[in-house]
Amino acid sequence: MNPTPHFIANEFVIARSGKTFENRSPVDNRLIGLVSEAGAPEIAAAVAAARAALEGPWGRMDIAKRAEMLYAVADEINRRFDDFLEAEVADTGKPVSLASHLDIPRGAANFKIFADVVKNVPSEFFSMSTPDGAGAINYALRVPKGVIAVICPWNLPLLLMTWKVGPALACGNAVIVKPSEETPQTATLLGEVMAKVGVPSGVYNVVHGFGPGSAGEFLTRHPGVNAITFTGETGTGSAIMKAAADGVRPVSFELGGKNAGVVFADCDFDAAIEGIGRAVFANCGQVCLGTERVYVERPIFDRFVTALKAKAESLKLGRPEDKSTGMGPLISKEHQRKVLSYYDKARTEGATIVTGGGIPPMEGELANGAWVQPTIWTGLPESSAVIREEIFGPCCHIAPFDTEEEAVRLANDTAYGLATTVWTTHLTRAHRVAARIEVGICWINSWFLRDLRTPFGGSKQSGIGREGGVHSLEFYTELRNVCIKL
Ligand code: NAD
Ligand code: 6OD
Repeated sequence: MNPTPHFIANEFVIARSGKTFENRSPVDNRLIGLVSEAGAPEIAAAVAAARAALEGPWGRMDIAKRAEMLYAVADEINRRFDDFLEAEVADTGKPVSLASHLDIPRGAANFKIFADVVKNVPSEFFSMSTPDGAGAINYALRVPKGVIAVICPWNLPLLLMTWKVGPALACGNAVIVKPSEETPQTATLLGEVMAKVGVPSGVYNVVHGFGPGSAGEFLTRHPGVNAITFTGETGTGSAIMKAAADGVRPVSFELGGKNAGVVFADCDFDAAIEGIGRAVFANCGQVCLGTERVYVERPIFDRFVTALKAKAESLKLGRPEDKSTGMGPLISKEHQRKVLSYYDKARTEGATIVTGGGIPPMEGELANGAWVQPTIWTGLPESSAVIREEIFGPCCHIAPFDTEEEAVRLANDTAYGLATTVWTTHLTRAHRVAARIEVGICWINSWFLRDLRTPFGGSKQSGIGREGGVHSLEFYTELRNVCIKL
């Protein structure tokens, strides 16, 4: 079995050490393949390739040509749509219906949007007077930061990786991607695309491995890396920030969340059930923007719990390629153990289990997979672990509230601040609540509705910085002021 290789300087390579790790399907725990694990020599080679790219034709390429190349990358992803879909679904076990509508199209779109942004962004200009009367002019150039380390999670592998690689390349940087050890394939496949459309050697590199003591740590500690962009757990962000402190390198972080959904009695009830249902169960609950705490205004509380229960119980668990599958497995047996530990905690803490709470009965080989039941609890105090800690599974706790003030207080009572979804038909209240909930993204009467030009990121422990549209330029470029004395 040939291991999944690294992509360095436009070549697929295996680690010199010969070290590999297993890639197993979350659907049935079958061995999909081995993955080559990068050591310090591969990281050094990737950094050297990226630096060489910046000094070569890539560093001299004008914006129009770069943008054209990124359009070609997007077109080639779309041409090889089925290959990307197959790879993503094999690694994650997510339903084909989801990956074909979300992960792969966004993987392509992330290149086009940032090509457009970079082509169209204006620069600053100031004219000033000087004592001799001749004056001076100032203008700001946007220059790439250099070599960017892109460290990615497993929940939306291609989408979240290209969300960072797209703007980084559009701005003229070179990247070294470290995909999650759970999902190595689509980042590797993207190497084929880059080479095919003529992206110069060393501009896009991929190294596989784990975090501490492996590729992730070697990469973030390498002094040849100029900036680090990371999506993943808050605790990992903290470790990466320590590594970035050496050399005082900038970081952009999209981290964990414990997002609240707030449902007012005046909502469009069916739309709220549909929206909160997606926010809780989509991608088996493994979406950073997902909702694990739902607060519902008391007059509709019982009806809401009954309807969301019915929604959860209507989800069919099954093979990704089965069109009727509504929910896939968790990413791994390890993550299954973590989510089940919270299912146990909820029970011990005295929750009312509205539905789910365990492992579903799965037939044949599927019984070996990382399945959990979609789960709803009520009746827990706000201090309980399942309300305070990010679980990252298909589950939520639902609690009633009586006033708008109380709803806002409950939503904000968390160390995180990524996203919220609010359901109301009261226009003024919608604006009022949106302004008061401490998050980076507040959806009103929707969830995960994305305009890629808007700022995306988290408040509090959910992140540092904003990406999206022109905001990505803040991280992936530096402004250089040029002052000309006339
Ligand atoms: P994780 O933090 O465990 O791993 C993410 C990546 O970091 C992986 O590639 C991993 O190998 C690497 N890594 C781990 N330790 C490292 C270290 N010390 N140095 C360098 N690299 C290291 O996260 P995960 O389990 O892959 O993803 C789930 C988490 O990601 C959840 O907390 C979720 O909320 C968060 N997430 C956030 C967003 C967002 O936009 N805010 C999006 C998706 C996921
Ligand atoms: O839509 C995006 O751009 C984005 N970064 C989504 C993140 C989802 C988290 O799981």
